[in-house]
Amino acid sequence: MTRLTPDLIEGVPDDKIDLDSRLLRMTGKTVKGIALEAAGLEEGDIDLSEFRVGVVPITSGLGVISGFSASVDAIVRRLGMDSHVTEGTDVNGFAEAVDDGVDLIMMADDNRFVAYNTRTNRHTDNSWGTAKGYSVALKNAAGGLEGKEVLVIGAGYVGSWAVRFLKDMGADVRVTDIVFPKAKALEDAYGVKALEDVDRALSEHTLILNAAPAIFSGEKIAEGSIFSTPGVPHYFDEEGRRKAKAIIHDPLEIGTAVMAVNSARYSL
Ligand code: PYL
Repeated sequence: MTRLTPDLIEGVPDDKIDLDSRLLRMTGKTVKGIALEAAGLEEGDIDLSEFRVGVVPITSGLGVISGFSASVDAIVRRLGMDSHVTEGTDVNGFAEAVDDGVDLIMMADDNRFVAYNTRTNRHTDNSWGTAKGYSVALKNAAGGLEGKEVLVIGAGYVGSWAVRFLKDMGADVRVTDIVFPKAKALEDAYGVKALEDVDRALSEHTLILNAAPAIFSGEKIAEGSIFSTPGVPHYFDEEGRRKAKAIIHDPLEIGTAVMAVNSARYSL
């Protein structure tokens, strides 16, 4: 998982990219709509305003990322939840949130980002949330995935979850990774097709979930491709942007929204 940097998320607290408008154009859904679908919920199944959230800054390892807690706080507020960043960090912040009686605690170290439901003692991981959210976004952008070939690029945490979710959505899932054995392991585990030549796979597919920290030159992209691409760094050259029918990306919001709604669902 690539570590975010302050510049990548500086626009998140104020929603500078107006993500809902972009997603509505490409998928017909807002962030909240995608998060509800990813959590298996319909609008009306849950009242997110009833949920109080504590976001706890974590200083371990490489330390806090400037703007990260503020971004997570803003994302869950946009869902309608009652959220705040704790005064304390780490264990102090966790204890503060528990004493404050919050329903969800959200916190991330260098390796994991979780939404913990204090009522049910269950959590949702950001890799799960990102994979589910971007799979749902791709499905909506493509008008369904039943029987359609979908390429997953990257066999890491997010890609491995995405392979399972997309297969459950009825897609004919192919997976590729620059370390081919990682892709082959998913073929062996989930009965999807591992493809060794990444560039050729990219040029031969138009439904793509990119879960790799990779940048692809437009000349390799098939005309009319739909990219659902949480990977950072994120960049498409002019030819890639012209050839792609849709490029669904944000640095943090969809994954965070899905994990928050999915962990809130545990309380139903
Ligand atoms: C959760 C993000 C999504 C992509 N990469 C992941 C990342 O950057 N993880 C590190 C998060 C560190 C947060 C820091 C803080 O500010 O609390 N410990």
